[in-house]
Amino acid sequence: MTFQEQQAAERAQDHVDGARLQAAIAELAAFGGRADGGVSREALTDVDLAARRHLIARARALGCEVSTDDCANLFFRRAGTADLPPVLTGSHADTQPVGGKLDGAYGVLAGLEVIAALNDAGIRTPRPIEVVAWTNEEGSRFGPGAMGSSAFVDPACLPAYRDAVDGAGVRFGDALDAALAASPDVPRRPMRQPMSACVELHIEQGPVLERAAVPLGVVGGIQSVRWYRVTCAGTMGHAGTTPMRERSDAMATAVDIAQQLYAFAATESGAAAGTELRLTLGRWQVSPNSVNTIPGKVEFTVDARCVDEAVLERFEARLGEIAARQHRGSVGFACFFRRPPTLFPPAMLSLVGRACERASARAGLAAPLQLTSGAFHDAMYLAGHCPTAMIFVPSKGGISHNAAEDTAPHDLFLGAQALAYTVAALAHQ
Ligand code: HGY
Ligand code: MN
Ligand code: MN
Repeated sequence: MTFQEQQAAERAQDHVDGARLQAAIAELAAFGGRADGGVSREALTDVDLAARRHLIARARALGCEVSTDDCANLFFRRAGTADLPPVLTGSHADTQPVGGKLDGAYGVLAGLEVIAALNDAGIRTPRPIEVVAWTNEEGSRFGPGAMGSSAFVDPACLPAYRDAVDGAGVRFGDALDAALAASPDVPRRPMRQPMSACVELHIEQGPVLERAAVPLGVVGGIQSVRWYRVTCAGTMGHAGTTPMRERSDAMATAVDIAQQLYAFAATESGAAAGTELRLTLGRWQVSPNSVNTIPGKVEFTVDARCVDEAVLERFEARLGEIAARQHRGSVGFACFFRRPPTLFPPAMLSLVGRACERASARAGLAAPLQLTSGAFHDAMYLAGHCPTAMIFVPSKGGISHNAAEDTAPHDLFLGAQALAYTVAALAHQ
């Protein structure tokens, strides 16, 4: 790192304003804010579109140029002194149906805080800096997850995404077109723009940093993830008149499959090598969903994750065996999202490590810890596009995807400081 890079990185870090960041988090959380303190702001809902307008206004007030692309990803650009590919930071602004104030939002707002800090410090960087708000990272309303970032790196994904539908039958493509029409003042740009590097700041959403009493995490990589839709067919019938032996009960089949999948997961606890298979059967749809009709169809989703891809291969084979053993044709499954493990490059890890070390040392706190992300992030796609890294801050109780999601303000401040250092250094390279 040259003296000039170091100078700029340290000055950017020292101009981060924690109170300004906290206020920005509280303001954004109002869009879809819930009485229990959580946030409900699923992708491309009206509250998400209103939140996007709020972010556009904040970015313009910071002197940024705003643009978007065919997947409604929002880019907030701070000009550089040279015409070079930008440094990218940011995250996503959409949330789970019952989400928190920080998952995704923190990374977007900390990116804007870095721009404010650079402005306050009067730092001009050779490279432009772009803060992004990716579309539909969560994948809870429209599957799969990380649609915006995956379409950015591979635009060929987008046509199929457009046909994804939500629980009310709304097509992603229609919601997307409405979102783009809602911001006619934001110019469109091609997807897959060259980027010199990408850094995403995010809450850990797990217990590791808090248990280690460490305020900052250098993320070495992201575990593998697969999502499946399992469909069980039966015959609707009367709950009172149909003898048990004569039923074709789709729920009985689904429950049997679910129990076999949990039993398999228990055999892949991976406690020794930290290669636990994490299994979640999160969304169930029952037809006709009536208290006194034997279910004719049950569909449920499977979210399977592991640091070891071979474990997921074994899981998928097992799911296939279980499905094949059921009554002929009564059970089908399809994988609709899969991502192998992501590893971030050593050069990026050492820069992020320096940034975190300086921030935590000046606060008199423990040095950063390196860890693997249990959650997926948009950075898993950017890693295939440019040198990418992530920084984590602790989650209280390891809780996320829950209204109680929270992180100490001082940890949020340190995370933004580490981001400012990293982005400023990269923007001088
Ligand atoms: O599901 C995930 O890992 C991310 O938080 N959307
Ligand atoms: Mn997230
Ligand atoms: Mn999430």
